[in-house]
Amino acid sequence: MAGGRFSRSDSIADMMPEALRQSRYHMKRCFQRYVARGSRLMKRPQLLEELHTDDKQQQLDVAAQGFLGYVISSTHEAVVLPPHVNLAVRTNPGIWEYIKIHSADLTAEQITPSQYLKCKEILHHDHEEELLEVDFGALDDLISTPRLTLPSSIGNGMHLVSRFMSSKLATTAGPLLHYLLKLTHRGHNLMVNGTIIDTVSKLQAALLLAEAFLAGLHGTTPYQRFEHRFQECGLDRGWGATAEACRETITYLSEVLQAPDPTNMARFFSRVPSVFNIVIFSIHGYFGQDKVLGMPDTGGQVVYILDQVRALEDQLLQRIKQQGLLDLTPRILVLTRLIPEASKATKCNVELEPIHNTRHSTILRVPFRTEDGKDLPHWVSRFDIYPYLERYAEDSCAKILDMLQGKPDLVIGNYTDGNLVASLVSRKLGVTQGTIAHALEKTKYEDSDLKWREMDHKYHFSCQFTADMIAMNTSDFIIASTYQEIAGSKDKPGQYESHYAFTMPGLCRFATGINVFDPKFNIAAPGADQSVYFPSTLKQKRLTDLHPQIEELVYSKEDNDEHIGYLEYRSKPVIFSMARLDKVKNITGLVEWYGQNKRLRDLVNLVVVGGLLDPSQSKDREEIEEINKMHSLINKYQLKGQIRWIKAQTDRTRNGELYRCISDTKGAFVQVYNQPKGDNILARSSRLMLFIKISANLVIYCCTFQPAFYEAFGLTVIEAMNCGLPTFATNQGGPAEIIVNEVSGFHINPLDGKEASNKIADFFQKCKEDPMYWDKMSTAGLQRIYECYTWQIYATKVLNMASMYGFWRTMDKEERQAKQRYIQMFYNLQFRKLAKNVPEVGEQPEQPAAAA
Ligand code: UDP
Ligand code: LCN
Repeated sequence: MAGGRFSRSDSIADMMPEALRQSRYHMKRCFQRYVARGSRLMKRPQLLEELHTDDKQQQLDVAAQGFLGYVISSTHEAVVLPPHVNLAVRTNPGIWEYIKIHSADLTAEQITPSQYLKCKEILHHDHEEELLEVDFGALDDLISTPRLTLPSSIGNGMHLVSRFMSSKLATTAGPLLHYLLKLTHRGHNLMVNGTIIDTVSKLQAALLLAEAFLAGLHGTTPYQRFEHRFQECGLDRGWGATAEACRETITYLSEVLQAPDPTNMARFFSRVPSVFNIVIFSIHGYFGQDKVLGMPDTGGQVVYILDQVRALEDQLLQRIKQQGLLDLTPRILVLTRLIPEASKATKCNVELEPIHNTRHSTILRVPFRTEDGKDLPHWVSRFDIYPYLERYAEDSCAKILDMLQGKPDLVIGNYTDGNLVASLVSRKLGVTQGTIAHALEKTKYEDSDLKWREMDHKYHFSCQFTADMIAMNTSDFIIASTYQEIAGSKDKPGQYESHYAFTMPGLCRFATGINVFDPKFNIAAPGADQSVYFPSTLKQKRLTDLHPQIEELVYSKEDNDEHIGYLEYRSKPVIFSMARLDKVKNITGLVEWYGQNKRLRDLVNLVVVGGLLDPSQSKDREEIEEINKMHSLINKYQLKGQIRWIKAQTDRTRNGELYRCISDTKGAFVQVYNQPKGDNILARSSRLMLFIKISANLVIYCCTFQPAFYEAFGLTVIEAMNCGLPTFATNQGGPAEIIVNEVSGFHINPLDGKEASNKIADFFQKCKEDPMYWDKMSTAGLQRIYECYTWQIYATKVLNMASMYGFWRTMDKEERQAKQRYIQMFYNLQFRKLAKNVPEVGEQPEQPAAAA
């Protein structure tokens, strides 16, 4: 503690004596109040509330300035076991300290995560001294895995890895030579010829020779012209397509061999031809290109992967061209499950489906097999999928080897099931593994670890969290969409961070699950397909043919099985929202806030897209509840005339144009002349009003609203921003990071509907007063997207990761094996047993929740 201020390096337990001198009286009162109500688990809001219970002003001062306030406001939760209060304190993202405080004498002692978790188990009346305790961190310490130190560096693991590898290579460059000697593609040797070059000094000599020779050539000279000279030096193809490209690659490597530094390491590895074939696992949902959005368990993950594949293929082709290997073709396979009973429209019952707008990428569907070897015909919820995964991994492995005629260079998993299978396949084939979560289920349900037993029959979290732990720890690198996904924010732990230390009483205690300071974490944010989602101002690209359909979808007056409600005054601005209709997306919350806010209702119309309209048509329990709630809210607040509720839309090309039609007034205005069907006097007169308004140069503003209680990333947010729509989105999760509040959009608090709806009303008011405001926000949103959220940036980062981590995994191989064996044992003894407990086939279980 310096000058009475607390810094992150100060241990709270160490600071306690000094702090006691400052305010013994308040601390004692506070801790005695906590223990007065007996044993319990207290969360931060409750801890703060009880801190302020009496002596309000005085206590507030203490809370705001003193040590007690610092500790309590940094405490995530506390286990009260009188006379002790055990605190889990999070002073900064990723930094946890566990402290046991005696409520009477205020002695404080630092305890281990394991000791803290045991207290939680006692509280839960479920403590077993001999409970299986897993500590992945202990193994990482054994193999001296480097760790990031600053919370601000979390998610930038590549940087540390390149520094770490530089320092290792400074001692000996042997591992790099060995790695290069093994580079091949379909039997063709690449870069270094092992029969001529077998030592680092020979490699350095060859590079010198090649560099001298290249100095005499024009930069654009194609590789073929000097290939024979390269071969004489012992250098094979892959250095570059031209003399200039070869010279650059050689310089980067020479620098690395001479005095390794992270910059040249990163540059060199971005040039190495190490990735041609990629396998991506996304198993559970209806994975396809047509009519799948809106199906159970199928959401943004499918959109993400299809766009990701296109971006990766483009990037691979670009690299292959730059490497001078044009005759080699990349291959990307997306492995999902074949669902024999899937509706024909979805193609989910077809084994192979080429991916649109790619040349070398395919969806490969492999069926689930039951224990007796039969193909499982029907869809299985992602929560019940565990018994099938091991057989699936074996079957898909065989198919992959067959389709690629060899091993892939990189395997990427998506979500728990895909990541577990990716771990099994990458272990079996010995290839680099990347992990993507999209959403980690543990954080979605409060205390789902502690209360796993109550939920297990429905959600099988025992399997899911075990599988997550296995996959995260096996994986060579983890791709996150945002910083918050890894390490949350100042006040809230991240999704991965919440797996640092947790216990599932009676099952397993994770003394260290995953550490967010591990350099395997990297941020690569997705984008939105810019051929589909582009600003409304790009007139020449607009899909005007779709306008009559969109006009009908948004503005026709009658209810049908695709839409309900109508917009009486279409000259009003529009708030637009699109999401799956499940609880966490909170579309019903938005409708309720709108219903309750008269000012907002007077100012704007509401258009929402999501779910089915008829509850009897849905199979999803949560969706059914939300559908019923939508109907009752529309009735309760008499919203007809102000709301249009459109059922889930699966045509994303049309969705792109829909965003734009909502966004641009002139586009909507053009429709005025196009719509004779269902015309009536009211409609005509309102269109006339619109015409008059626009003629008088008054613009109709609109915006998108994303009100989710929690959003892991939020593709709809970046889709809307790509179309130039000012966007209001939840401050819980990814959108809080995508949008810079009041600069490129707005944050709203989904727990405070009144404030959120007033914020939006203020926005529309401001747009009325300042005609430039809407344009300003729209442009700032687009700028944010172009700078940070494009698939091109994503693909470059991910292929660099594959290359760099692909090399890293070859270093310290033996040491890493210790951890792999530990994980393998955990898989065999724990996961398999748990997966066996999940019923295999039979009646379709009740569907627990909507998609990831
Ligand atoms: N989507 C759609 N039709 C709908 C609702 C959503 O096409 O009726 C698309 C939406 O455009 C986005 C994806 O589904 O591409 C949803 O992704 P997001 O990340 O917003 O949420 P998720 O559903 O994955 O939780
Ligand atoms: C799952 C979610 O819940 C969304 O927030 C993400 O945007 C989507 O996956 C794609 O990663």
